[in-house]
Amino acid sequence: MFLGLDSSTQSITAVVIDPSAGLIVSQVSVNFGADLPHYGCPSGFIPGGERGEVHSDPRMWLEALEMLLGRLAERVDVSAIRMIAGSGQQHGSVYLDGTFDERLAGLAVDVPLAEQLAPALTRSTAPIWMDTSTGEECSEITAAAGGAAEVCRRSGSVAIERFTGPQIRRFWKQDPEGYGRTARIHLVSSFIGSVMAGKSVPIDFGDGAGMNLMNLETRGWDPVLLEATAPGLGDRLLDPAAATEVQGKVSSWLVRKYGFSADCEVALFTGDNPASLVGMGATAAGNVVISLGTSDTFFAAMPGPKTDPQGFGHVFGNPAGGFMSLICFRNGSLAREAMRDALGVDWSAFEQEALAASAGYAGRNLMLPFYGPEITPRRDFDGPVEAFEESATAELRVRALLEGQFLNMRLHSRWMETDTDGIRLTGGASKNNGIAQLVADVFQAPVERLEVSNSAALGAALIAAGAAGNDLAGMQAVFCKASEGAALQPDRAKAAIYQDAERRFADLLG
Ligand code: XUL
Repeated sequence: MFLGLDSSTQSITAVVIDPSAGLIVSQVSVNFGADLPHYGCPSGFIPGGERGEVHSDPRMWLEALEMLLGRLAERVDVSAIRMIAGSGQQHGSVYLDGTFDERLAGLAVDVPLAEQLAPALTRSTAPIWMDTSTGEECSEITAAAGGAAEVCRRSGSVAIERFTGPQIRRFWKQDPEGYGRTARIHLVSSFIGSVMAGKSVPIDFGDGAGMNLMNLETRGWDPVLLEATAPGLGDRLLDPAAATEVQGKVSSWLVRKYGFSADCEVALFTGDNPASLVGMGATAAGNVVISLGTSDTFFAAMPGPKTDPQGFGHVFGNPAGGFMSLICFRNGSLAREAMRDALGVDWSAFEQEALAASAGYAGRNLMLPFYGPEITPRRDFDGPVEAFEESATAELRVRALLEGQFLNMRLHSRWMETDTDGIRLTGGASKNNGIAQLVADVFQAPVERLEVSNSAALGAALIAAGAAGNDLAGMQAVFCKASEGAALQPDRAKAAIYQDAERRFADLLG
Protein backbone atom coordinates (compact mmCIF):
# COMPACT_ATOMS: atom_id res chain seq x y z
CA MET A 1 0.00 0.00 0.00
CA PHE A 2 1.04 3.59 -0.54
CA LEU A 3 0.20 6.69 1.48
CA GLY A 4 -0.38 10.20 0.13
CA LEU A 5 -0.82 13.14 2.52
CA ASP A 6 -2.13 16.55 1.55
CA SER A 7 -1.70 19.43 3.99
CA SER A 8 -4.02 22.07 2.56
CA THR A 9 -5.35 25.41 3.77
CA GLN A 10 -8.25 24.07 5.83
CA SER A 11 -7.45 20.41 6.45
CA ILE A 12 -4.95 17.60 6.19
CA THR A 13 -5.94 14.44 4.33
CA ALA A 14 -4.49 10.96 3.95
CA VAL A 15 -5.29 8.67 1.03
CA VAL A 16 -4.03 5.07 1.04
CA ILE A 17 -4.06 3.11 -2.21
CA ASP A 18 -3.43 -0.47 -3.17
CA PRO A 19 -2.43 -0.33 -6.86
CA SER A 20 -2.34 -4.11 -7.31
CA ALA A 21 -6.03 -4.27 -6.35
CA GLY A 22 -6.81 -0.92 -8.02
CA LEU A 23 -8.35 0.25 -4.74
CA ILE A 24 -8.46 3.34 -2.58
CA VAL A 25 -8.14 1.63 0.79
CA SER A 26 -8.81 4.60 3.05
CA GLN A 27 -9.33 8.36 3.03
CA VAL A 28 -9.09 10.23 6.33
CA SER A 29 -9.09 13.97 7.08
CA VAL A 30 -8.56 16.32 9.98
CA ASN A 31 -10.15 19.73 9.66
CA PHE A 32 -8.12 22.48 11.33
CA GLY A 33 -11.12 24.60 12.28
CA ALA A 34 -13.46 21.85 13.47
CA ASP A 35 -10.95 19.41 15.00
CA LEU A 36 -8.48 21.88 16.50
CA PRO A 37 -10.63 24.86 17.58
CA HIS A 38 -8.10 25.90 20.27
CA TYR A 39 -5.85 27.43 17.55
CA GLY A 40 -8.56 29.95 16.69
CA CYS A 41 -8.18 29.34 12.94
CA PRO A 42 -11.69 28.36 11.80
CA SER A 43 -10.65 28.58 8.13
CA GLY A 44 -7.09 27.35 8.61
CA PHE A 45 -5.39 30.71 8.99
CA ILE A 46 -5.06 33.28 11.75
CA PRO A 47 -7.93 35.74 11.31
CA GLY A 48 -7.52 39.50 11.34
CA GLY A 49 -4.11 39.83 9.67
CA GLU A 50 -3.26 43.40 8.80
CA ARG A 51 -2.07 44.94 5.51
CA GLY A 52 -2.83 41.78 3.58
CA GLU A 53 -1.00 39.46 5.97
CA VAL A 54 -2.39 35.92 6.07
CA HIS A 55 -0.45 33.55 8.29
CA SER A 56 -1.10 30.15 9.79
CA ASP A 57 0.26 28.29 12.82
CA PRO A 58 2.77 25.53 12.04
CA ARG A 59 2.04 23.95 15.43
CA MET A 60 -1.53 23.44 14.28
CA TRP A 61 -0.30 21.59 11.18
CA LEU A 62 1.83 19.34 13.40
CA GLU A 63 -0.97 18.59 15.84
CA ALA A 64 -3.28 17.86 12.89
CA LEU A 65 -0.69 15.51 11.38
CA GLU A 66 -0.44 13.59 14.63
CA MET A 67 -4.24 13.37 14.91
CA LEU A 68 -4.50 12.24 11.28
CA LEU A 69 -1.89 9.50 11.66
CA GLY A 70 -3.65 8.29 14.82
CA ARG A 71 -6.97 8.05 12.96
CA LEU A 72 -5.30 6.36 10.01
CA ALA A 73 -3.59 3.74 12.18
CA GLU A 74 -6.98 2.85 13.70
CA ARG A 75 -8.41 2.12 10.25
CA VAL A 76 -5.53 0.73 8.22
CA ASP A 77 -2.68 -1.69 8.85
CA VAL A 78 -0.02 1.00 8.42
CA SER A 79 2.76 -1.61 8.63
CA ALA A 80 1.78 -2.57 5.05
CA ILE A 81 2.57 0.92 3.67
CA ARG A 82 5.72 0.76 1.54
CA MET A 83 6.20 4.37 0.48
CA ILE A 84 4.87 7.78 1.55
CA ALA A 85 4.64 10.98 -0.49
CA GLY A 86 2.63 14.11 -0.02
CA SER A 87 1.63 17.59 -0.99
CA GLY A 88 1.00 20.91 0.66
CA GLN A 89 -0.74 24.18 -0.03
CA GLN A 90 1.75 25.99 -2.24
CA HIS A 91 3.96 28.95 -1.31
CA GLY A 92 3.53 28.77 2.53
CA SER A 93 6.85 28.78 4.39
CA VAL A 94 8.21 27.59 7.75
CA TYR A 95 11.37 29.04 9.37
CA LEU A 96 13.56 26.83 11.59
CA ASP A 97 16.78 27.06 13.54
CA GLY A 98 19.76 24.69 13.59
CA THR A 99 18.13 22.34 16.13
CA PHE A 100 15.32 21.24 13.79
CA ASP A 101 17.08 18.18 12.37
CA GLU A 102 18.30 16.98 15.80
CA ARG A 103 14.78 17.34 17.14
CA LEU A 104 13.38 15.35 14.19
CA ALA A 105 15.93 12.59 14.71
CA GLY A 106 15.13 12.27 18.41
CA LEU A 107 11.34 12.57 18.59
CA ALA A 108 9.69 11.03 21.64
CA VAL A 109 6.40 9.19 21.20
CA ASP A 110 4.82 10.38 24.44
CA VAL A 111 5.27 14.13 24.00
CA PRO A 112 3.10 16.04 21.50
CA LEU A 113 4.88 16.65 18.20
CA ALA A 114 4.13 20.37 18.22
CA GLU A 115 5.65 20.73 21.67
CA GLN A 116 8.85 19.00 20.54
CA LEU A 117 9.32 20.97 17.33
CA ALA A 118 7.93 24.43 18.19
CA PRO A 119 11.14 25.54 19.96
CA ALA A 120 12.94 25.25 16.58
CA LEU A 121 10.66 27.86 14.94
CA THR A 122 12.42 31.16 14.33
CA ARG A 123 9.21 32.70 13.02
CA SER A 124 6.25 31.67 15.13
CA THR A 125 3.78 31.85 12.25
CA ALA A 126 3.91 30.82 8.58
CA PRO A 127 2.81 33.12 5.76
CA ILE A 128 0.52 31.23 3.37
CA TRP A 129 -0.65 31.61 -0.24
CA MET A 130 -3.50 33.99 0.65
CA ASP A 131 -1.03 36.62 1.88
CA THR A 132 -0.83 39.79 -0.23
CA SER A 133 1.43 41.84 2.07
CA THR A 134 4.63 41.77 0.02
CA GLY A 135 3.98 44.27 -2.80
CA GLU A 136 7.02 46.32 -1.82
CA GLU A 137 9.28 43.26 -1.66
CA CYS A 138 8.06 42.13 -5.11
CA SER A 139 9.08 45.52 -6.54
CA GLU A 140 12.48 45.36 -4.83
CA ILE A 141 13.20 41.84 -6.07
CA THR A 142 12.05 42.75 -9.58
CA ALA A 143 14.31 45.81 -9.68
CA ALA A 144 17.33 43.98 -8.25
CA ALA A 145 16.96 41.01 -10.60
CA GLY A 146 16.72 43.07 -13.80
CA GLY A 147 12.98 43.53 -14.33
CA ALA A 148 9.75 41.54 -14.41
CA ALA A 149 10.49 39.76 -17.68
CA GLU A 150 13.83 38.57 -16.30
CA VAL A 151 12.28 37.26 -13.05
CA CYS A 152 9.66 35.44 -15.16
CA ARG A 153 12.24 34.02 -17.56
CA ARG A 154 14.30 32.66 -14.69
CA SER A 155 11.63 31.46 -12.26
CA GLY A 156 8.53 30.88 -14.41
CA SER A 157 6.54 33.71 -12.81
CA VAL A 158 6.91 37.42 -12.29
CA ALA A 159 7.40 38.33 -8.61
CA ILE A 160 4.05 37.61 -6.92
CA GLU A 161 3.01 38.59 -3.40
CA ARG A 162 2.13 35.08 -2.23
CA PHE A 163 5.28 33.44 -3.62
CA THR A 164 7.87 32.46 -1.05
CA GLY A 165 10.84 34.61 -2.12
CA PRO A 166 9.01 37.90 -1.48
CA GLN A 167 7.73 36.43 1.82
CA ILE A 168 11.27 35.53 2.89
CA ARG A 169 12.48 39.01 2.00
CA ARG A 170 9.77 40.57 4.13
CA PHE A 171 10.79 38.40 7.10
CA TRP A 172 14.44 39.41 6.67
CA LYS A 173 13.47 43.09 6.59
CA GLN A 174 11.07 42.90 9.55
CA ASP A 175 13.09 40.63 11.80
CA PRO A 176 16.75 40.43 10.73
CA GLU A 177 17.65 38.76 14.02
CA GLY A 178 15.03 36.00 13.51
CA TYR A 179 16.19 35.56 9.92
CA GLY A 180 19.77 35.35 11.21
CA ARG A 181 18.84 32.47 13.53
CA THR A 182 17.06 30.65 10.67
CA ALA A 183 19.12 27.71 9.47
CA ARG A 184 16.48 26.07 7.26
CA ILE A 185 13.45 27.36 5.35
CA HIS A 186 10.83 24.81 4.35
CA LEU A 187 7.66 24.99 2.31
CA VAL A 188 4.55 23.43 3.89
CA SER A 189 5.19 20.38 1.69
CA SER A 190 8.85 19.85 2.62
CA PHE A 191 8.14 20.67 6.28
CA ILE A 192 5.61 17.84 6.60
CA GLY A 193 7.80 15.61 4.42
CA SER A 194 10.72 16.24 6.80
CA VAL A 195 8.67 15.13 9.79
CA MET A 196 7.79 11.92 7.95
CA ALA A 197 11.42 11.30 6.97
CA GLY A 198 12.89 12.23 10.36
CA LYS A 199 15.28 14.71 8.73
CA SER A 200 15.09 17.81 6.55
CA VAL A 201 14.21 16.77 3.00
CA PRO A 202 14.51 18.96 -0.11
CA ILE A 203 11.79 21.03 -1.73
CA ASP A 204 10.67 19.39 -4.99
CA PHE A 205 10.69 20.99 -8.48
CA GLY A 206 6.90 21.28 -8.47
CA ASP A 207 6.55 23.34 -5.31
CA GLY A 208 10.01 24.93 -5.60
CA ALA A 209 8.89 26.72 -8.75
CA GLY A 210 6.30 28.59 -6.68
CA MET A 211 8.94 30.57 -4.82
CA ASN A 212 10.35 33.03 -7.40
CA LEU A 213 13.70 31.44 -6.53
CA MET A 214 14.15 28.33 -8.68
CA ASN A 215 15.63 28.58 -12.15
CA LEU A 216 13.42 26.65 -14.58
CA GLU A 217 16.29 25.71 -16.91
CA THR A 218 18.75 24.44 -14.29
CA ARG A 219 16.08 23.45 -11.74
CA GLY A 220 18.46 24.71 -9.06
CA TRP A 221 18.20 27.86 -6.93
CA ASP A 222 18.89 30.85 -9.14
CA PRO A 223 21.89 32.85 -7.84
CA VAL A 224 20.53 36.18 -9.12
CA LEU A 225 17.12 35.62 -7.49
CA LEU A 226 18.67 34.40 -4.22
CA GLU A 227 20.83 37.52 -4.13
CA ALA A 228 17.86 39.79 -4.92
CA THR A 229 15.78 38.22 -2.14
CA ALA A 230 17.77 38.01 1.11
CA PRO A 231 21.42 37.61 2.21
CA GLY A 232 22.69 34.08 2.76
CA LEU A 233 19.44 32.58 1.47
CA GLY A 234 21.11 29.76 -0.49
CA ASP A 235 22.57 28.35 2.76
CA ARG A 236 19.08 28.06 4.21
CA LEU A 237 17.65 25.91 1.39
CA LEU A 238 18.45 22.33 0.40
CA ASP A 239 18.91 21.83 -3.36
CA PRO A 240 15.57 21.09 -5.03
CA ALA A 241 14.92 17.57 -6.33
CA ALA A 242 12.35 15.48 -8.23
CA ALA A 243 9.23 14.49 -6.24
CA THR A 244 9.87 10.84 -7.06
CA GLU A 245 13.36 10.90 -5.50
CA VAL A 246 13.31 8.54 -2.53
CA GLN A 247 14.75 10.11 0.62
CA GLY A 248 15.33 6.99 2.69
CA LYS A 249 13.36 5.23 5.39
CA VAL A 250 10.57 6.76 7.46
CA SER A 251 11.25 8.44 10.76
CA SER A 252 11.63 5.90 13.58
CA TRP A 253 8.99 8.02 15.36
CA LEU A 254 6.39 6.70 12.88
CA VAL A 255 7.54 3.15 13.53
CA ARG A 256 7.50 3.50 17.30
CA LYS A 257 4.34 5.56 17.62
CA TYR A 258 2.02 4.23 14.91
CA GLY A 259 3.48 0.89 13.84
CA PHE A 260 4.77 1.85 10.38
CA SER A 261 7.27 -0.63 8.97
CA ALA A 262 10.92 0.31 9.49
CA ASP A 263 11.35 -0.49 5.76
CA CYS A 264 8.72 2.03 4.63
CA GLU A 265 10.33 4.78 2.56
CA VAL A 266 9.59 8.45 1.95
CA ALA A 267 9.54 10.20 -1.46
CA LEU A 268 9.43 13.98 -1.70
CA PHE A 269 6.39 16.12 -1.02
CA THR A 270 5.19 18.55 -3.71
CA GLY A 271 2.67 21.38 -4.11
CA ASP A 272 -1.05 20.65 -4.06
CA ASN A 273 -1.49 21.77 -7.68
CA PRO A 274 1.31 19.56 -9.06
CA ALA A 275 -0.08 16.67 -6.97
CA SER A 276 -3.58 17.35 -8.32
CA LEU A 277 -2.24 17.19 -11.87
CA VAL A 278 -1.19 13.62 -11.04
CA GLY A 279 -4.42 12.80 -9.19
CA MET A 280 -6.55 14.13 -12.05
CA GLY A 281 -4.67 11.90 -14.48
CA ALA A 282 -3.46 14.89 -16.48
CA THR A 283 0.33 14.56 -16.35
CA ALA A 284 0.65 13.93 -20.11
CA ALA A 285 0.63 16.98 -22.43
CA GLY A 286 -2.70 17.52 -24.20
CA ASN A 287 -4.86 17.02 -21.10
CA VAL A 288 -6.02 20.19 -19.46
CA VAL A 289 -7.65 20.50 -16.06
CA ILE A 290 -10.16 23.27 -15.52
CA SER A 291 -11.32 23.63 -11.95
CA LEU A 292 -14.38 25.79 -11.40
CA GLY A 293 -14.23 26.97 -7.81
CA THR A 294 -14.24 30.21 -5.85
CA SER A 295 -11.47 31.11 -8.24
CA ASP A 296 -11.20 29.16 -11.48
CA THR A 297 -7.90 27.50 -12.28
CA PHE A 298 -6.54 26.13 -15.50
CA PHE A 299 -3.59 23.77 -15.33
CA ALA A 300 -1.90 21.52 -17.81
CA ALA A 301 1.28 19.58 -18.43
CA MET A 302 3.89 21.17 -20.70
CA PRO A 303 6.90 19.43 -22.18
CA GLY A 304 9.22 22.45 -21.98
CA PRO A 305 9.57 25.40 -19.62
CA LYS A 306 7.66 28.06 -21.59
CA THR A 307 6.66 31.16 -19.68
CA ASP A 308 3.74 33.54 -20.06
CA PRO A 309 5.09 36.67 -21.80
CA GLN A 310 2.35 38.71 -20.13
CA GLY A 311 3.34 37.36 -16.70
CA PHE A 312 -0.14 36.22 -15.61
CA GLY A 313 0.39 32.45 -15.67
CA HIS A 314 2.85 30.40 -13.62
CA VAL A 315 5.08 27.47 -14.47
CA PHE A 316 5.71 24.70 -11.94
CA GLY A 317 7.50 21.35 -12.18
CA ASN A 318 5.32 18.40 -13.21
CA PRO A 319 5.91 15.54 -10.75
CA ALA A 320 5.79 13.11 -13.69
CA GLY A 321 8.62 15.02 -15.43
CA GLY A 322 8.66 18.22 -17.46
CA PHE A 323 6.58 21.20 -16.45
CA MET A 324 3.03 22.36 -15.86
CA SER A 325 1.22 25.65 -16.12
CA LEU A 326 -1.09 27.09 -13.53
CA ILE A 327 -3.32 30.01 -14.37
CA CYS A 328 -5.67 31.45 -11.75
CA PHE A 329 -8.80 33.45 -12.55
CA ARG A 330 -10.08 35.33 -9.53
CA ASN A 331 -13.56 35.95 -10.95
CA GLY A 332 -14.73 32.33 -10.96
CA SER A 333 -17.74 31.42 -8.83
CA LEU A 334 -17.42 34.91 -7.37
CA ALA A 335 -18.62 36.30 -10.70
CA ARG A 336 -21.12 33.51 -11.40
CA GLU A 337 -22.73 34.11 -8.01
CA ALA A 338 -22.67 37.89 -8.39
CA MET A 339 -24.62 37.54 -11.62
CA ARG A 340 -27.03 35.07 -10.05
CA ASP A 341 -27.73 37.58 -7.27
CA ALA A 342 -28.01 40.50 -9.69
CA LEU A 343 -30.55 38.62 -11.80
CA GLY A 344 -32.30 37.26 -8.72
CA VAL A 345 -32.44 33.71 -10.06
CA ASP A 346 -31.78 30.21 -8.80
CA TRP A 347 -28.52 29.63 -10.57
CA SER A 348 -28.37 25.84 -10.61
CA ALA A 349 -31.62 25.44 -12.53
CA PHE A 350 -31.35 28.69 -14.35
CA GLU A 351 -28.14 28.62 -16.24
CA GLN A 352 -28.88 25.30 -17.87
CA GLU A 353 -32.19 26.68 -19.16
CA ALA A 354 -30.58 29.98 -20.05
CA LEU A 355 -27.90 28.24 -22.05
CA ALA A 356 -30.48 26.12 -23.87
CA ALA A 357 -32.71 29.13 -24.60
CA SER A 358 -29.82 31.18 -25.97
CA ALA A 359 -28.21 28.39 -28.01
CA GLY A 360 -28.65 30.33 -31.25
CA TYR A 361 -26.58 33.22 -29.92
CA ALA A 362 -23.28 31.42 -29.39
CA GLY A 363 -20.34 33.85 -29.45
CA ARG A 364 -22.46 36.83 -30.53
CA ASN A 365 -22.70 38.98 -27.41
CA LEU A 366 -19.50 39.56 -25.55
CA MET A 367 -18.92 40.28 -21.88
CA LEU A 368 -15.74 40.98 -19.92
CA PRO A 369 -16.91 38.81 -16.99
CA PHE A 370 -15.21 40.59 -14.09
CA TYR A 371 -17.08 41.74 -10.99
CA GLY A 372 -13.94 42.96 -9.19
CA PRO A 373 -10.16 42.98 -9.53
CA GLU A 374 -8.86 40.17 -11.74
CA ILE A 375 -5.42 38.55 -11.78
CA THR A 376 -5.64 37.12 -15.32
CA PRO A 377 -5.49 39.71 -16.78
CA ARG A 378 -4.13 41.62 -13.80
CA ARG A 379 -6.42 44.62 -13.77
CA ASP A 380 -9.08 46.35 -11.71
CA PHE A 381 -12.67 46.12 -12.90
CA ASP A 382 -15.72 47.81 -11.37
CA GLY A 383 -18.11 45.37 -12.93
CA PRO A 384 -18.68 43.41 -16.13
CA VAL A 385 -18.40 45.20 -19.46
CA GLU A 386 -21.01 44.24 -22.06
CA ALA A 387 -20.69 44.48 -25.83
CA PHE A 388 -24.06 43.15 -26.98
CA GLU A 389 -25.48 42.94 -30.47
CA GLU A 390 -29.04 42.91 -29.19
CA SER A 391 -30.73 44.05 -26.01
CA ALA A 392 -29.51 42.01 -23.08
CA THR A 393 -31.95 39.53 -21.60
CA ALA A 394 -31.15 37.40 -18.54
CA GLU A 395 -30.50 34.37 -20.79
CA LEU A 396 -28.12 36.29 -23.02
CA ARG A 397 -26.29 37.70 -20.01
CA VAL A 398 -25.75 34.25 -18.54
CA ARG A 399 -24.41 32.96 -21.84
CA ALA A 400 -22.15 35.98 -22.28
CA LEU A 401 -20.76 35.71 -18.74
CA LEU A 402 -19.86 32.02 -19.09
CA GLU A 403 -18.57 32.39 -22.63
CA GLY A 404 -16.53 35.38 -21.46
CA GLN A 405 -14.97 33.31 -18.66
CA PHE A 406 -13.98 30.50 -21.01
CA LEU A 407 -12.85 32.81 -23.84
CA ASN A 408 -10.66 34.59 -21.28
CA MET A 409 -9.17 31.22 -20.31
CA ARG A 410 -8.66 30.23 -23.93
CA LEU A 411 -6.97 33.55 -24.71
CA HIS A 412 -4.72 33.52 -21.63
CA SER A 413 -3.58 29.93 -22.04
CA ARG A 414 -2.40 30.45 -25.65
CA TRP A 415 1.19 31.09 -24.50
CA MET A 416 1.52 27.43 -23.50
CA GLU A 417 1.38 26.43 -27.18
CA THR A 418 0.05 22.97 -26.30
CA ASP A 419 -2.88 21.29 -27.99
CA THR A 420 -5.98 20.76 -25.91
CA ASP A 421 -6.90 17.17 -26.74
CA GLY A 422 -9.15 16.71 -23.74
CA ILE A 423 -10.39 18.69 -20.77
CA ARG A 424 -10.92 17.30 -17.29
CA LEU A 425 -13.45 19.49 -15.56
CA THR A 426 -13.73 19.62 -11.79
CA GLY A 427 -15.07 21.85 -9.01
CA GLY A 428 -18.62 22.76 -7.97
CA ALA A 429 -19.90 24.31 -11.22
CA SER A 430 -18.49 21.45 -13.33
CA LYS A 431 -21.47 19.22 -12.48
CA ASN A 432 -23.73 21.37 -14.62
CA ASN A 433 -24.15 19.81 -18.08
CA GLY A 434 -24.83 23.15 -19.75
CA ILE A 435 -21.58 24.62 -18.47
CA ALA A 436 -19.61 21.48 -19.32
CA GLN A 437 -20.93 21.53 -22.91
CA LEU A 438 -20.05 25.21 -23.22
CA VAL A 439 -16.46 24.46 -22.13
CA ALA A 440 -16.29 21.72 -24.80
CA ASP A 441 -17.60 24.13 -27.46
CA VAL A 442 -15.40 27.12 -26.56
CA PHE A 443 -12.23 25.01 -26.37
CA GLN A 444 -13.33 22.64 -29.16
CA ALA A 445 -12.22 19.67 -27.09
CA PRO A 446 -14.03 16.76 -25.40
CA VAL A 447 -14.84 17.32 -21.71
CA GLU A 448 -14.75 14.63 -19.04
CA ARG A 449 -15.68 14.88 -15.41
CA LEU A 450 -13.85 12.70 -12.90
CA GLU A 451 -14.99 10.92 -9.78
CA VAL A 452 -11.77 11.84 -7.97
CA SER A 453 -12.15 13.66 -4.70
CA ASN A 454 -9.05 14.64 -2.73
CA SER A 455 -7.15 14.84 -6.01
CA ALA A 456 -3.99 16.21 -4.36
CA ALA A 457 -3.75 13.46 -1.71
CA LEU A 458 -4.58 10.82 -4.32
CA GLY A 459 -1.93 12.32 -6.59
CA ALA A 460 0.57 12.10 -3.75
CA ALA A 461 -0.31 8.43 -3.16
CA LEU A 462 0.22 7.81 -6.90
CA ILE A 463 3.60 9.62 -6.71
CA ALA A 464 4.55 7.33 -3.80
CA ALA A 465 3.51 4.21 -5.73
CA GLY A 466 5.34 5.52 -8.82
CA ALA A 467 8.50 6.12 -6.79
CA ALA A 468 8.32 2.46 -5.75
CA GLY A 469 8.32 1.37 -9.41
CA ASN A 470 4.62 1.20 -10.31
CA ASP A 471 3.66 2.53 -13.75
CA LEU A 472 2.04 5.94 -13.31
CA ALA A 473 0.01 6.00 -16.53
CA GLY A 474 -1.34 2.51 -15.80
CA MET A 475 -2.38 3.55 -12.29
CA GLN A 476 -3.96 6.78 -13.56
CA ALA A 477 -6.09 4.75 -15.99
CA VAL A 478 -7.53 2.94 -12.95
CA PHE A 479 -7.64 5.63 -10.26
CA CYS A 480 -8.51 8.72 -12.35
CA LYS A 481 -11.42 7.42 -14.44
CA ALA A 482 -14.08 9.68 -15.93
CA SER A 483 -17.30 9.59 -13.95
CA GLU A 484 -20.34 8.95 -16.10
CA GLY A 485 -20.45 7.57 -19.62
CA ALA A 486 -18.68 9.11 -22.56
CA ALA A 487 -17.00 12.49 -22.75
CA LEU A 488 -19.09 15.47 -23.91
CA GLN A 489 -18.08 16.15 -27.51
CA PRO A 490 -17.65 19.68 -28.83
CA ASP A 491 -20.04 20.98 -31.47
CA ARG A 492 -17.59 21.33 -34.38
CA ALA A 493 -19.93 23.77 -36.14
CA LYS A 494 -19.00 26.29 -33.44
CA ALA A 495 -15.22 26.18 -34.08
CA ALA A 496 -15.16 29.26 -36.32
CA ILE A 497 -17.66 31.11 -34.12
CA TYR A 498 -15.50 30.83 -31.01
CA GLN A 499 -12.30 31.52 -32.91
CA ASP A 500 -13.81 34.80 -34.04
CA ALA A 501 -15.27 35.46 -30.58
CA GLU A 502 -11.84 35.02 -28.98
CA ARG A 503 -10.40 37.67 -31.32
CA ARG A 504 -13.23 40.10 -30.58
CA PHE A 505 -12.90 39.36 -26.85
CA ALA A 506 -9.17 40.21 -27.01
CA ASP A 507 -10.00 43.49 -28.80
CA LEU A 508 -12.61 44.37 -26.19
CA LEU A 509 -10.07 43.69 -23.45
CA GLY A 510 -7.74 46.10 -25.28
C1 XUL B 1 -1.42 28.27 -6.33
C2 XUL B 1 -2.04 28.73 -5.06
C3 XUL B 1 -3.12 27.91 -4.47
C4 XUL B 1 -2.63 27.06 -3.33
C5 XUL B 1 -3.86 26.45 -2.68
O1 XUL B 1 -0.51 29.17 -6.84
O2 XUL B 1 -1.67 29.72 -4.50
O3 XUL B 1 -3.73 27.10 -5.45
O4 XUL B 1 -1.72 26.09 -3.77
O5 XUL B 1 -3.55 25.48 -1.77
